[in-house]
Amino acid sequence: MLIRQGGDLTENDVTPRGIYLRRREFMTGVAGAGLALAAGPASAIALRGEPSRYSTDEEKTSKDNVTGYNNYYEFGVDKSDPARNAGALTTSPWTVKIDGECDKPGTYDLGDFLRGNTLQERIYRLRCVEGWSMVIPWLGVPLADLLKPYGPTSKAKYVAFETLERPSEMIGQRRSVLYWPYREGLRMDEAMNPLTIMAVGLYGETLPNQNGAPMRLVVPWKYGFKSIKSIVRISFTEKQPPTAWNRSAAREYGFYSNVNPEVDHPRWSQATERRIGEFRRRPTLMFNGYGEQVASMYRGMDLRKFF
Ligand SMILES: Nc1nc2c(c(=O)[nH]1)N[C@H]1C(S)=C(S)[C@@H](COP(=O)(O)O)O[C@H]1N2
Ligand SMILES: [Mo]
Repeated sequence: MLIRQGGDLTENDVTPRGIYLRRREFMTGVAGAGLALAAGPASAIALRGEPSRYSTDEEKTSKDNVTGYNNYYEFGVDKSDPARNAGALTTSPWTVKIDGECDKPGTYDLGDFLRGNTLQERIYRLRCVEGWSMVIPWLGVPLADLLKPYGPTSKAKYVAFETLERPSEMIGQRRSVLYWPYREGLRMDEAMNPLTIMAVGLYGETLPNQNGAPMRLVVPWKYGFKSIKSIVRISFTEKQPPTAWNRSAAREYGFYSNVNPEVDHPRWSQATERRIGEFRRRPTLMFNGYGEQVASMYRGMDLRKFF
């Protein structure tokens, strides 16, 4: 997306909702649609992304379910907690630290980080490790396009991600339900796979806070917990990085966490899932149905061992 600095934008360009835009907020150039990161909860701004050939044409999960039934332990452990509590998070200004094995480490403003990329709409299935799934129309940019300009070196074998740690606004972080900050990681080829996106919106608007504003990963062939929210740090590493769920229960949550109906969670089967909004369970698909795009990355690997 082409991102312009805030000066050439007036409130009239973006309100229906009367949002006060700060100077440092950014816009996309996609068909004139504006993307702004405004403080406060009622800050969703209309966005548009180019359609993508990677999108599914399955029926989308209702916006109410996408934004009202969430996992985001920084704001509580119940599915309804994030919608209630995440409004407290200040998402502007927002900086992203890029470090580790790369030529251009530094601390970047979110607008600088996204600049020059075209927003796409990606309608993806998301399969939670707990046994439910959704179909969500994301707006985002391929992660590969975001990362390449920072010049990962030949030593960069993995990419590690970190969520914000700010217990003053993230009330769930006042208790040690997980190791904070939430961390996730991908192997370099997984990070660079064209399916992997950094999402900044959904349903044609900026990301609601409960879905990980201002930007969160979406890795649709892996269990949902790999899709880390509210990212403030991205590190290129030589070694496989530690991840929050693996640290808390290594037997239950592996590093790869590819959706796999044949490898059960120690406490429940992964063979079927319930699409939120539906009653009957449906079979879970290998790699969440994205095998054509991703299976080759795991050729020769024992997916029971590397679960
Ligand atoms: N920082 C952070 N990211 C997170 C989580 C979390 O608790 N904290 N939960 C994960 C889990 S378990 C799922 S299923 C997805 C849910 O994303 P959604 O609420 O946007 O559907 O977010 C993932 N990302
Ligand atoms: Mo999940």
